[in-house]
Amino acid sequence: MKTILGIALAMLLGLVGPAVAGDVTVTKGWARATSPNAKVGIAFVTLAATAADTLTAAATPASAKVEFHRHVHQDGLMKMQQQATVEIAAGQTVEFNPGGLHLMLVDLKAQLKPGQSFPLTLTFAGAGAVTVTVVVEGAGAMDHSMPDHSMHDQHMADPAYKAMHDEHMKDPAHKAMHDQMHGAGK
Ligand SMILES: [Cu+2]
Repeated sequence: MKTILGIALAMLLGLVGPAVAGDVTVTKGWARATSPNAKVGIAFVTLAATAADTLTAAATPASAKVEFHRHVHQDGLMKMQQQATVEIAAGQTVEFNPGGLHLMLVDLKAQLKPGQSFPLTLTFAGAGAVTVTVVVEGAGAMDHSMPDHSMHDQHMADPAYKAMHDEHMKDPAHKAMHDQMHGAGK
């Protein structure tokens, strides 16, 4: 609790910026607000590296475990798939986002409320450990516990996701599959 308050104070004073370890810079740590009984949360960061590296682990006091997940289209459904590591190429920026790669906070210790923040420690094979501040955002709070497409409408309330979705829809093959899944026009 002391850590969370300390970081809230640091943010107030404008002391929270990019977190850097070796060749890796971590920015834009944010998480979705959750409902009171949610067992999982979802968080995002942006990684940049000047030398190739591999994100091998993540941990936070906010949850028992942190997993790397990706949304994938598989057999005509959008599913979440766990992956063991996240690769970053030299010079690449990897942006976690609601429609793609995300950090799944498994077994949340408490509800994530808008305006709160918590530390998240990312461990890289080369750069080592780096701790970033994750800020809980209020808009588009959703229950992420259902790994199917029923949260589509909630997803669509998110401007970043909607932009990605609209981009997807430019592909006729994808659009056909999508219309089949949700009905045309969604
Ligand atoms: Cu997930």
